[in-house]
Amino acid sequence: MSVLENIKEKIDESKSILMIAHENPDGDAIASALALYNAFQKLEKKSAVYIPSPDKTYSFLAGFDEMLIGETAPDAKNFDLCISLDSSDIQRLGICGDIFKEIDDTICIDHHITNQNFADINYINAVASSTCENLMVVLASLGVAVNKEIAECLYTGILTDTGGFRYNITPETMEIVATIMETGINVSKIYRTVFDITSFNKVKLVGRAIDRLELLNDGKIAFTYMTKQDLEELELDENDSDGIVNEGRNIDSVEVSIFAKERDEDYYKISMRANEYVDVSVIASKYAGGGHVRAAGCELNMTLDQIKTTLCEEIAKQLK
Ligand SMILES: [Mn+2]
Repeated sequence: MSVLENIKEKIDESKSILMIAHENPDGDAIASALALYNAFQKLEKKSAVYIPSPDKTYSFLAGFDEMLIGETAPDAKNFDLCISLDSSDIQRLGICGDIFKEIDDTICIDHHITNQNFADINYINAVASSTCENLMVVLASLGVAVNKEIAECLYTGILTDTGGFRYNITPETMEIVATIMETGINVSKIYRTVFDITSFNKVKLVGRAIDRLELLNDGKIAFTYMTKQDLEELELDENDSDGIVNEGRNIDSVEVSIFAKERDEDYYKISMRANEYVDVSVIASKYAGGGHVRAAGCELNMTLDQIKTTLCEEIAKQLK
């Protein structure tokens, strides 16, 4: 049996399915979980999505308000199948990792090249732009026709993971997008909601990061950071810093942009973005992180100066 047939069989047999995604879930993580939720509604199959702290940017997606949220995970006994979306490994599931281990049957649907095949059945296609792109194939094999609710989810996941169709796209991606658009969804409105609409305090946070921006290694590396204090003062959370790493990346001389987010004293979550040739996933993997060739991240227990030195040394090995 093929992986897709295995997935269909497990889903057909299941009485109650739980969808989860990686911690600090991005658009693809939330939208892929909700796309499946909406598909299961169509199939009249009992399911739920558990996302501890979802980003409200995506509250326009159908099913968002029905999601189980909060730090307390739902009771594993209520589910016989758990589907992990957009997560490369169990650690990346954060607190959702515990419930994943407790549920009998597990499926993983993902597009990270660093995926560890940690579920009973794993559908991983790293050529795909996003988990949502992979879901098109899964939904077709489940016999689910894409309706407007599902289409909005899939479009959102593909849109966010490609940075607005700027990277990770293949002709296949655009064919899938064309099919999704046939449902008549308002793509301009989704784009504006996801990328453009912001708040005064978020703009202020971007300003602080730009203020601290410095160029290293002959201007080929851009480095900046934010502190926990920034988030407290501006009443924001870590999700609100999404995209700031691109400020450094957009500078003409830069190949790699680094953005360090303080989680604790001398403990930072690192985002790295490359423009043309540096493979940042290799560097992230070295520090127990992961991601994609031009977009990866990890966590470092170091001071800001140590982070700069360490990462610049690693990146320099690849710089032309
Ligand atoms: Mn993704």
